[in-house]
Amino acid sequence: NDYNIQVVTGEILQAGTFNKIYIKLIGTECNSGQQRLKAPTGFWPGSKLSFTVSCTANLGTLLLVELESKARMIGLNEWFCAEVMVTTPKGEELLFPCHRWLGSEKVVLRDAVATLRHKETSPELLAHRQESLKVRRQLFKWSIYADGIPHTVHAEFPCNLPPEVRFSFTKDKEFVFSSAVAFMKINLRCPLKFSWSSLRELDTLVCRKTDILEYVQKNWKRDEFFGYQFLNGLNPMMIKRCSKLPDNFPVTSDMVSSFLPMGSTLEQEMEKGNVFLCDYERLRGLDGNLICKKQQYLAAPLCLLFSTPQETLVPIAIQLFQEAGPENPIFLPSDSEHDWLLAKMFVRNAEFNEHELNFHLLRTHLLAEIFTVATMRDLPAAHPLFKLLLPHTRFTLQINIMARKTLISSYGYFPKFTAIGNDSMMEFLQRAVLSLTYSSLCLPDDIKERGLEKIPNFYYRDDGLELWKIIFKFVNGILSYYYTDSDVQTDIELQAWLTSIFQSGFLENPHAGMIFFLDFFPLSPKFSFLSKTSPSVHPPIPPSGFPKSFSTVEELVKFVTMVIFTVSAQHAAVNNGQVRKCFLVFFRFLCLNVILTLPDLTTPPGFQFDYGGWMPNFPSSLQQAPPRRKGLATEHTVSDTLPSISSTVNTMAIVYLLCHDTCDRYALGNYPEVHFSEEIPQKQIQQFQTDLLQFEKKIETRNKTLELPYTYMSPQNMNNSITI
Ligand code: RS7
Repeated sequence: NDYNIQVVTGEILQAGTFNKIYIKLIGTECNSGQQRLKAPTGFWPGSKLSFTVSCTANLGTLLLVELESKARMIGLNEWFCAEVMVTTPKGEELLFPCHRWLGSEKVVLRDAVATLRHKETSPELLAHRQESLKVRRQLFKWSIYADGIPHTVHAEFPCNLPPEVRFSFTKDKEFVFSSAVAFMKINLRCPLKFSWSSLRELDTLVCRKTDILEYVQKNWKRDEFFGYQFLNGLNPMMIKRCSKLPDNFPVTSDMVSSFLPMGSTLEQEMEKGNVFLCDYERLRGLDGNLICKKQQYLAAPLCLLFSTPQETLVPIAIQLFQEAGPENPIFLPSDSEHDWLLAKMFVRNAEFNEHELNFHLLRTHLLAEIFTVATMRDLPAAHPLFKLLLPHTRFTLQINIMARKTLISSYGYFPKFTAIGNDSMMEFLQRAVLSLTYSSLCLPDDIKERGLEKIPNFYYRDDGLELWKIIFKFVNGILSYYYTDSDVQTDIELQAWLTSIFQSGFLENPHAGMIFFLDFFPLSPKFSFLSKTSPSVHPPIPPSGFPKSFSTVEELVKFVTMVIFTVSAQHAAVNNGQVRKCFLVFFRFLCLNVILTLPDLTTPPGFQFDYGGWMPNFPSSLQQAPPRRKGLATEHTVSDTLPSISSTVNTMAIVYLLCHDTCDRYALGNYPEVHFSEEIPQKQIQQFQTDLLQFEKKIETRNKTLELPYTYMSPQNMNNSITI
């Protein structure tokens, strides 16, 4: 009874080993006993080595393969095993995917055929399934980060993560290297001078520019470009159709009629669906930070926009605080150049906070972490959903651990260099969690809810809806192969996965989405922090709408589409516009008399700044109070209001550090690790790839006709998972 064994070692740096590798084949009748796989020259990266395992007795049906890696005298070096292929004495071929690092612990693999728990036919496999979940729940634990913030993985450093999800050596090294160098070279102390003498000084900061950055620099003051960014810039998530003005934003038709077509009124344009609103109410009442003992300022603006007959979108009124009144004027495009520019700058700073903390950090990174930890804890490797989602969780825990340390810890970037600082940032994040609704994460629903179906030239919507459809078709193709509605209802592992997401991600908060109506609902102690800031003036908003259980395949498919869309397309939409990858880039920071040569970026891959590179367009902090009266602002007010030199330089450094994609990225739909061995799921993967490629071509053709191409939602530019 000879079994032929083929062992494949991963093709990543340091994946190979000289350890002694042992295998045990476990069948329904008996097992082979532990046998050594003798590889005289070791298991080197990318190798496919064949062995024979002889068994005196008949194993019965082969169920499991156990691997153990034992150190030689020099100590254990970890081994990245990709997969084991077993050919039985009857000639049957069985694939056992591994795709993980092996330390000193034994690893038990089962074949690649996906199975639901209630369809397991062998008691041994059921026991293995339960045991593996028990182990995983020990390895992946939840940790409470702060009140009202989604839970995180329990690990302080990336190296504390279980081997199953660890970075490859290369990635660890790359990250540590680039952070160390950048921080040493750029972490400026408080500069002697806080403000910029003029915007020309700022221009010297970035030497190499993308076309987009040059465009931003040239056009940031223009109203058309200011409006355009709400649709196709870094943050297409704030804008909503306005069919009735909020009570606290008393814009009159007289104020804005000169910006509307002749003879038309604001009411008529609202009725026609041509008026839009960005309301930064989540920033209401938050205090500005102190940076180097200097007060910084936040506003909580409302910005009204008009979609013109020429198909541009322009701002027509801005109020900087939520409470209407004489000390809170409504700024108009007809005001003085500097009044209007200052008002727009405060809106851009509000955008910075909403974009980075709510739509980028919370709604992509932190949610992706919830999906990852729930997948690791609640779904065994044999589960079809585990196989489907695993590639969409790659590196996410590591990047989030590092992001928490670098960005939002009390000594991180936000507390040190932004106007929102630490305390207001935490409060803002808590409010943002309460605004999380299921529909806001499902693009087709979100577009409808925001009333954005018809607004012209909205490429985020057009590309996003197309991608949603492609991902939905793929997920449906895979999951409906394994599930009927009745399977969905019976699958307790699936339901436990959903419960974890609901409890840890959305904090079991049935009233998410009700931030301004809290007095009408008793709050759980977890959300008591809200009562101090929330006025009860708005009508109730419906509950969060998150499913608490699945009843049908359709519900399941929609939810899983949302998961994959969030970690690939949505993350790309809000992340990629900060910088652009390119080759052979060299840039440096030139500040006053200080010349800092950043890590010598003459080696590929490098990057160039896109929207994130021109600070006045995306200020992280503002140093003068928002104007309470019109007619006082001058050119100096504008440059004194911009973030300090130190904040600007450190923001650009952070953009450099965190946007540094690595060479081992997998674009959406590329699954080099085989987890499904059945024909139908494999065909679905191929079809997914074809659909994505066709869509990529469509975007390329469309972009040729645009003054500013929209590339953030191109499938080639997005990863399977959040890795940056
Ligand atoms: C990035 O993630 O690529 C850059 C983020 C960034 C750059 C400059 C200022 C602030 C931020 C931020 C942020 C919050 C989300 C970051 C998640 C990062 C891994």
